[in-house]
Amino acid sequence: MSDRKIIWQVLLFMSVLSYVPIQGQVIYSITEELEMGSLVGNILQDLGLNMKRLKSGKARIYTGDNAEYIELNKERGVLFIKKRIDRETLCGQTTPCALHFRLILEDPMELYSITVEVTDINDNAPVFKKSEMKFRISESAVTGAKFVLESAMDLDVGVNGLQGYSLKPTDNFILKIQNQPDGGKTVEMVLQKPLDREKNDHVSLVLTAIDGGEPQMSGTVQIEITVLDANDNAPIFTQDVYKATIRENSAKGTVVISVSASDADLSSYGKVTYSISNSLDDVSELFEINGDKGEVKVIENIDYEKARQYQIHVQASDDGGLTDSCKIMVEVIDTNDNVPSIDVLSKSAVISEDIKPGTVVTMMNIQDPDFWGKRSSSVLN
Ligand SMILES: [Ca+2]
Ligand SMILES: [Ca+2]
Ligand SMILES: [Ca+2]
Ligand SMILES: [Ca+2]
Repeated sequence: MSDRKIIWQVLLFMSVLSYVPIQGQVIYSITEELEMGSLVGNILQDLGLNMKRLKSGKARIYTGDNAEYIELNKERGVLFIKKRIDRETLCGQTTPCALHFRLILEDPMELYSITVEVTDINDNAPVFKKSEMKFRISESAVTGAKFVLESAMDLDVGVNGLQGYSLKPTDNFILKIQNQPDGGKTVEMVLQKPLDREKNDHVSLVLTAIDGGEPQMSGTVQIEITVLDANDNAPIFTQDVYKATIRENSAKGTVVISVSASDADLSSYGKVTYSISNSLDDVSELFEINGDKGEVKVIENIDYEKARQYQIHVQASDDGGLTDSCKIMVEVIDTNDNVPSIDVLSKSAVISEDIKPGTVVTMMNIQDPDFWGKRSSSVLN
């Protein structure tokens, strides 16, 4: 038979169908995914027909596009599943989902309408397109900051479709679901408690989407957050006050002490630079500090006789402008670097041989700027 002839026959059949009144109709309801061979309905009984009429009328069903799904068993007068029906493939999100047939009998021609409604079963879990969502969020992000999350899809309909979301753990973020004018929903996570990179530089969350089917099905997506640093920590010295000693006349470049401050932030926000902050005395002319290491050195001659102790004020700063300060108490140790000077204040020019013991013959002043020299000095007679 040529294609053209077939087309003409189909068109003729269709036009005949449209003029033949419907004798009766029956509606069946089945769930999707029934096994091949499962019973859909007994049309013999439900349409009030008998086997004899089915046979004499050469009963057949006209299924149009849905030919592959349902077949008529002429021997038993029943409709059965010819091919498994997936409601999601057949109707997508459209409800209700139904197959429409005609049962056709000849001699005389009769038409019956058969509708098979296909109901949904919960055979699809909500799914996310990606298995992981990544965010980079500054620890300075403020409470209330929102981050849009990917929505899930559930191919089922009604209660078997997507019902809600949950986010765990809830330490920092809560979920916010917003209804869109187009009927869709946006899923956002909202910062509830600020992040702290110094405590956790990475936060992992799980977003779960659930449907309302029985049993309930769910889908998850991992949310990975890299917490970016902010300069929220000042440098902190290991001690408020350091103590050191230095011998006077120490060579220039002699290390007095090393101070140290730590900063919990990253890179430049955590990099500490040291400086001497004395401004009202000569400390900054006598000592210098290595900006990177905190090592304090002598750069000028230290003279015990000029000062026995120094207070060096040191400041530690990070690159974000946060600072801490400490004090170094430097005690100068005396060394014997001075020759005692002897001044004769008065002396007798002539001493007679019968001079009485105990007579003062010379008065002199012995001076020694050194500490030990002073202790041992005395007036000789
Ligand atoms: Ca589902
Ligand atoms: Ca389904
Ligand atoms: Ca810092
Ligand atoms: Ca920080």
